[in-house]
Amino acid sequence: MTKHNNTTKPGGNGESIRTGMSEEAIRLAFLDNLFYVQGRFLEVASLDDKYKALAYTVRDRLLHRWVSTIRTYQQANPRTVCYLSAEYLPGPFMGLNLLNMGIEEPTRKALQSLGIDLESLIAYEQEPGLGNGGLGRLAACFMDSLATLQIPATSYGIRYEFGIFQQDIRNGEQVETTDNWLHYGNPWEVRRPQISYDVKIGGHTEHYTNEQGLHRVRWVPHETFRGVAIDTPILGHDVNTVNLMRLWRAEAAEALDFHAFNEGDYYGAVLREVRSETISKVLYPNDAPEIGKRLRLLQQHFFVTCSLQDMMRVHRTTGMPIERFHEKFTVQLNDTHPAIAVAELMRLLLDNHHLDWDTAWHVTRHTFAYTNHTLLPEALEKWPIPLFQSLLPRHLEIIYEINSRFLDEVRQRYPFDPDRAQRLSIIDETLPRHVRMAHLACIGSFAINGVAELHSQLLKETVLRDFYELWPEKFQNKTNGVTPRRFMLLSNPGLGSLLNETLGHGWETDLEQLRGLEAHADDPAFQERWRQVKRQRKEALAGEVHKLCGIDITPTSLYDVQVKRIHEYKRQHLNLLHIITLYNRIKRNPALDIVPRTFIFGGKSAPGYAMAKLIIRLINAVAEMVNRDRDVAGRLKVVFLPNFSVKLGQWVYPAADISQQISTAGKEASGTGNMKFSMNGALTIGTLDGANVEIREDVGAENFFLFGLDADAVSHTLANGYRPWDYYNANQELKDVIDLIASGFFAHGDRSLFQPLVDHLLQHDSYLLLADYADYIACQDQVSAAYRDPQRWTRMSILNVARIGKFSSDRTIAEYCRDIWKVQPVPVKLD
Ligand code: GFP
Repeated sequence: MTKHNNTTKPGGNGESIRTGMSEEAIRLAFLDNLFYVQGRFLEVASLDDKYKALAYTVRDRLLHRWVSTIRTYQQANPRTVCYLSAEYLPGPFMGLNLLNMGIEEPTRKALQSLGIDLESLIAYEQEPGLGNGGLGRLAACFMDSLATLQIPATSYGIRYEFGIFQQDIRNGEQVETTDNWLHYGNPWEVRRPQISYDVKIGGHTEHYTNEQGLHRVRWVPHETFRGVAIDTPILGHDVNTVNLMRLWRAEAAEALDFHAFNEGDYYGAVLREVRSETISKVLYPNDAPEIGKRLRLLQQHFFVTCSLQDMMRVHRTTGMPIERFHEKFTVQLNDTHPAIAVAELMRLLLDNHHLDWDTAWHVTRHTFAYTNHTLLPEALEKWPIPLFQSLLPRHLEIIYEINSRFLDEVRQRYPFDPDRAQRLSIIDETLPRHVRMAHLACIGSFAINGVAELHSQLLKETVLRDFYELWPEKFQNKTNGVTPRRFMLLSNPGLGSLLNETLGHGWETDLEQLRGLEAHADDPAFQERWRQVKRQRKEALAGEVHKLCGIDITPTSLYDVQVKRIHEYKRQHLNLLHIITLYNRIKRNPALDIVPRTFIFGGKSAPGYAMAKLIIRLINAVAEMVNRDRDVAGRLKVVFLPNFSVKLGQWVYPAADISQQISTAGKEASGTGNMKFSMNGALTIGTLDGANVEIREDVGAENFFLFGLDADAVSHTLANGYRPWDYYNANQELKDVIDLIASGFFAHGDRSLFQPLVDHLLQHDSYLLLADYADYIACQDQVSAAYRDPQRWTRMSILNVARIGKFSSDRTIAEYCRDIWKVQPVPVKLD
């Protein structure tokens, strides 16, 4: 057994083993946690034991900073950002925490001295899949930047017991299985049973007059649950600030119904608990609008009311009157999912704090700001009135009142335009009647923003046009960004070292410093090192691909990558049309000289979205045919990486040569994968959509492969009777590709399997693949030509990184702080 008699003794330099940062302190702390928390010694410890012992070692150091942060905030009573989001995709914590705390090296050495490989512990960590895609990952990048910029902030959400489903690929098909991420426990979280709030649902309201003759409302709920806080510390980079991600778990107000139990009804006795826990049980996949509506609305109300009650508790401790709530807190609504907060804050202020309507409305309207993340009409949430009434009767009353006052204003402003009031109303009066959550969010917020220039512009011209005409001053743009700590430093350590060597430290938190790379873009020696870094990440990804899919890919081939949710508007199938085009060219002329390419896909489809699932099926079917075809001779490889996640992304982004950002223009609000690839030196092939437009502006048109219709041309094409057949008939290569799919070639002769996809393309093609096909293929041919010239390619790659500074989430967050939240940094000293 390892000598273990030293654990209570401080490490060198009088350090405590709970907080010390030296190799020795970390080594002792690790053994101490292994022994006292896991009840193990080294020789018998499993990988899980070792992972947890290290996680607790890191967590102790986090908690140290957390306590200092709380103390600082208590003294300074700063204005605080509260981020309300139904989704968070933080990714695994270990690596990032070590990096942000600057103890990666001493930790690696400490473990090495015990015969343990740090990388294996990092690789072991499961990540919380508490989001669908870009929206949840954006929230996580924002947490990282808020802490790094030392902004007091709390991120509120739901601690789903089961995150987004795990995706298996069986016979080429997506199969969903449960994501039991908590099965082995989660060492990063701290449960706070004393921080819990009542959540009422259903029942009815009673209006009465109190002794002072004042009108009051009492909500008599049908049921009451509780939400309990579960906290995760979020550390900034190279600072002591630890902010909080506070997620709510639903529990029964009383776990066991003793009356039922004593009557012998054992099942009934626990039923209540089972039912209440359902609320935070599972994350809803996107694009499944019809299922589980009731539970989804419940989830939204659940986390919103707990979060607002929590803010009010904190607010009480400041001694400020409730009328000044909005001075202490600024609350960001991440999409419409938390929009019920507008009605809930009104309810708390009116019914619990007995403010009059105007005062309550003043506080509410100065508290919230709303971010819209999509123009797709089907994603703008609407709730049927009967459902809303049955779950949240008091909120519906409040919404009616907000709406009636608002519409009076509208009618006064536009006396001769009755349709406008109807269009602006929170209530959609077309039968069956609905509550429009986006309208509630717009009316109840002091600022409204989109997530890229083009998206913000389109919001003003289309879905929120009437609101823009009413309140132009409320509208802003905040172009998304991503954190360079996770997506450069942590994912691409080779690139990190090269940048440190070339530019010195500082770029990690001031990404504009990457501009310094421009001076090296043509330097052959620097170019060679740049290529080595990429080559090394490509080899590493090849290893992962082999492990996950059993496919061998060649690092000298061009890695052409598309990873993101599977959706028709993102057009993974346009990518497929190109692959099949290349395949056909080879079949026609096996001696053809082409640039070898590896096509890598990853992403999940919503379980109920048949067309997206069919696209996954086709990707795998094409992979099967192409990968084994002797004529192809390995010059084309197609890979579908199962179960794409933040963790897998960390392998993929640094290894890519080409990043596919090929959505139909006007459909992708921003995209954030586009930024992660570019930061790692991949070149983009893309449309003028979302943040692509700004990336291209910054990296330079000559360093970006642009193709396709722009957003205006897309709407004109669709408005003028688009006929995909015409494109099919006019382009022989396109015709061959479609015909090959239709022939059953990729389905062992079965013509019916991919028929729905072919039919949709030929008859409707609502995302204009056929219209963009020719230009896309021509552009891909340019990509190949450029790749044949390594100097040119490397220069383009270096310039992409040099000019990507704007797309750090630090810049985005600094803009939110300045233009919307009006908050200042509050530096934290370590106690
Ligand atoms: C959504 C939008 C993206 C946008 C993110 C973050 O993400 O365009 O970049 O939100 O604002 F669609 P997904 O759900 O599509 O991943």
